[in-house]
Amino acid sequence: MNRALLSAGGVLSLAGAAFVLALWLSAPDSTTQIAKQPLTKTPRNTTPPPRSRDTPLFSPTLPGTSSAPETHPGGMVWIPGGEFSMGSDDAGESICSLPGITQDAIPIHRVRVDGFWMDECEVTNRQFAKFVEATGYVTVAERKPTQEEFPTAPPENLIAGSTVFTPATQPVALNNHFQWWQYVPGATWQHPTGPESNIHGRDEYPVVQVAWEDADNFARWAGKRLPTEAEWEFAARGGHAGELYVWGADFLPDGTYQANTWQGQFPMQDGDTGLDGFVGPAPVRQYAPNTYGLYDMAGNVWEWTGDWYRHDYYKSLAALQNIAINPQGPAESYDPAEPGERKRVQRGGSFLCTDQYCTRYLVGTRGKGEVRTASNHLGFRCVKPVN
Ligand SMILES: [Ca+2]
Repeated sequence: MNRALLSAGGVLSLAGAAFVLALWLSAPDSTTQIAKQPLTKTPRNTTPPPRSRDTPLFSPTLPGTSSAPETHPGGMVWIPGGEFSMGSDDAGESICSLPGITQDAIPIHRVRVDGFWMDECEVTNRQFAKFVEATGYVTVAERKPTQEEFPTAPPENLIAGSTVFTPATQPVALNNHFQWWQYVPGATWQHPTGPESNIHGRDEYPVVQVAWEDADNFARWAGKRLPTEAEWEFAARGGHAGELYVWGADFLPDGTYQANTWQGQFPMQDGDTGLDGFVGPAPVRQYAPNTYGLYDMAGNVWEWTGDWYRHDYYKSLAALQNIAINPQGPAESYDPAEPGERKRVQRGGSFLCTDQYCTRYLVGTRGKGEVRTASNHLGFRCVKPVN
């Protein structure tokens, strides 16, 4: 972990949360509170432009012809695979008040994926508890950080925990996400926001505070795997081409919320008005599924994918001038904003996403995260290939 990376700035996701951990572990007074910056005026866009499905950047999706296998895994839906246009463009860029939202999601390029089964919902606390009960698995957030991993940290700071969203008490500039993330000792999947919290009565909420290897281990135990980024986006688009959202072109069709995001001033304490029905995470299946029957492919919690993250991966695929067939992601990770971190792709956005910031509920946009960094708005779902 490289502390100098804090000055990189402009990172629009939780990608640098690992730094919060490193900072806390190194802090002599064991405090993680990062000085709040004064509010600076943030340019604000108004109504996003409507997108037509026949925009020339996107070609129609060509669904695969393979039919679903006869054996139907419970809780999963069949995604037929096929050929589609992947990525995002200026229409998405125009929605977020902070520029750069689509820089790593261009150019739009053609991709083909085989058919597969996909969890219809994000993995829930109930499902993750069965995994832990069966295997005795201990998540990354529950393990004490080692001196080898953080050689400069005082031994007394090596305490297990994870990153937690901590709303601001006064308006802050939105160019430094470390202002609203804290490392909280004792934060785990069973205590998502710290030792005082719990998941009692939350069996059907998505599990959070899972690092990439936690999600990967769950998937292997379940006889599944994490989706590739291409599989994830193909599934999220539901057979439609070039839509801004999982559900279509308009954020609020008929005035109805389609996903659990943030309404109101971000990231203020009591700033989320919860007009979509939820402040914080929601149980799964609270909003209409997409065409393929998948719930919460936008908002609620971020989802890990199996791919390493590179900011220029789409450019490298497009340069080949062929359809990318079952792309598996780059061979290794590279994020110029934090070149020392190893990151995997995350997708879908979370209950913290808003058009003031993040906006990653846009179906073609990408997220990323350091592989051992969990948080209380990050979960996952699995896929199951036919063979
Ligand atoms: Ca909400």
